[in-house]
Formats: sequence, structure tokens, C-alpha cells
Amino acid sequence: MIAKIEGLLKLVVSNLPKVGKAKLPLWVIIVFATLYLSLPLLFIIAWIDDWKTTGKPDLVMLDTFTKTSAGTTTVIAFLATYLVDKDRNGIPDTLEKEETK
Ligand SMILES: [Ca+2]
Repeated sequence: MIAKIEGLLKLVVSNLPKVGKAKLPLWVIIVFATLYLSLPLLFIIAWIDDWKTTGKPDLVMLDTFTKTSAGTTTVIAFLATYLVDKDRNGIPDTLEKEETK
């Protein structure tokens, strides 16, 4: 079953189009990083709107957001590792190293 899923995923990935000079893996990572990093901005906009609507800031919500955003540092470190592409072939170097093993 897992082999079938793996084969299906390889088939899908091999048929995905290239985007400009960048091949898909780096492009996907950039899109997900952008989406993930835009979430705090969305929260802040909604929090300010809530403050404006209710007339007082929801400090408990802000505190919760601050505490849960600590995980963001981990995600940024992970993404920074995967965005390194020294040979500029569009494939993150970390993934290339895994392929050659
Ligand atoms: Ca590379």
C-alpha cells in the first residue's frame, strides 16, 4: 500500500510543471513559508479590529498568541535550512544530499 502511494506521489511530482527557473520543491517551500508567515499578520489585523469593535484590547488573546508563536522560531529555522540552494538548481541542497545517500 505504501509503495503504491509512493509511486503515485512520484508520478504526480514528475508531471508537475516547472515554475520559471525554479523547480517545484523550492517553489512549494516558498509558497508555504509565505502563507505561514502571513498568519501572524492576519492575527494582528483581526486583533486590532476586535479592539476597535469592542473598545478594549483582548490581552488574554494577545498573551496566548505570543506564547504559541514561540513555535514559529522552530519553523523559521526549519525553512531556512530548506531554502539553502547554493548551486541554484531550484532544489534545496538538503534534499539533494538525502537523494545521494
Ligand atoms: Ca541545490
